[in-house]
Amino acid sequence: MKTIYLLNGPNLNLLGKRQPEIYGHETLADVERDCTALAQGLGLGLVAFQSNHEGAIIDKIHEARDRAAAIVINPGAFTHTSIAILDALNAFDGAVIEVHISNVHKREEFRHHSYVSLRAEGVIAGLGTEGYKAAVRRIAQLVA
Ligand code: CA2
Repeated sequence: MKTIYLLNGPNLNLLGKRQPEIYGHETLADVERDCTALAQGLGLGLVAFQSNHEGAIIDKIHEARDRAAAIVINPGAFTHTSIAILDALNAFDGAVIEVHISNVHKREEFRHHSYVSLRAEGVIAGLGTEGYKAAVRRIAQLVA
């Protein structure tokens, strides 16, 4: 069975617990549970991982090289800063979809640029936590 790695970066462990006006009411556990069920229905496995540490996210992307057909990633603020995460994704052969819960283009200028977008097959922003499920559905098409 093909597997998706669902990776979330810094502060996304607080999803549903603070700033619901920006990030909504769903928790990360809700998102991971819904995406796991959706992936299963599409005949895919899903491994979920969140870290506040750049190196831990990079290690997980390296692990995905042997174990995953695709990565769905919300790198959080590392989106806008991390050439190291971009380099790790460039060493991964499968499909990559970048997800942002908020519409980063409607927010501060510093959120408008993404290093990860240089690698991603697709970028989803502003769909709330629904964006993760849209990404899983797109991955199912890409890896079919
Ligand atoms: O919109 C997104 O998904 C972001 O990736 C979220 C990042 C932000 O730095 C990006 O520019 C856009 C921040 C994640 C913070 O997550 C929280 C969730 C709930 C409460 C507090 C923070």
